[in-house]
Amino acid sequence: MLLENKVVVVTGGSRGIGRAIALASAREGADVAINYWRDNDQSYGKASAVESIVGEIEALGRRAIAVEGNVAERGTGIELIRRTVEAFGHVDVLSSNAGICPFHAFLDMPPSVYETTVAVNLNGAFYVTQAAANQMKAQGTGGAIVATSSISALVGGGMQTHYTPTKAGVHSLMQSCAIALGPYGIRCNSVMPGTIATDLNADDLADEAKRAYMEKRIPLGRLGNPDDVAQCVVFLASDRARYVTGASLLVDGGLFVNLQ
Ligand code: RM4
Repeated sequence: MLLENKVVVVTGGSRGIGRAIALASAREGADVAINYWRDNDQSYGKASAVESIVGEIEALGRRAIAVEGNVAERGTGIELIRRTVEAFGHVDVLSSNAGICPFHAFLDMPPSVYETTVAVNLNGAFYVTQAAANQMKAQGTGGAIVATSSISALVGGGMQTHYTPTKAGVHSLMQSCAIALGPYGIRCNSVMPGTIATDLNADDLADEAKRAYMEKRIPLGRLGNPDDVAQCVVFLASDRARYVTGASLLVDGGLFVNLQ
């Protein structure tokens, strides 16, 4: 068990990559605190997305709490960590995963779309990382922070001019936090998912031509699934990565390197 009796906090943990990270962490022996925002995903039958992920974790014999809050607000991260410590006594791992990508053209993008994307993806990552790191420092036993950056930190998207800078920012945040937090034994790394099929891009990939184009560009020949990313997050969170900090790991099926 790579995360035996660890306490893992996952933002955006009820759906998509975050859900997979929460489940993978529980499978590796962790108790999990899930942050979510507006539990209106009805794709899990009668149970809500939050109820179903909590139930799946508990079915594995691990404990789970779900705490609603918009990570864009500084207080959400503080409350999430408080509720986690209240429930489980400490925090070992933060998966700073919450993010949005409302695809939109650049020239007519409304300020609200830009500002909300920056607030959730970048400000949110900063505030939750700060809250978790302060708790880890107070505990005095180190910790691991893994942010969900993106291949989009390294390359652009014509409909993602608001989004890609936030993912580059998350990547850079982890590099600087690795320096700031290293003295406390807190490691900070990022994963860089490629095109992973989730509800974040379901509308975009509903366009068969776009989906076929992306699949053709990926050397492994398929879109990623959330657990492909979750396994890498578990590795970076675990003691197997004990000497890894300030690093980033592409999880993209070879998409980034594939020019021709
Ligand atoms: C990723 C990458 C993918 C896109 C998602 C929403 O960073 O750009 O292609 O589907 O974001």
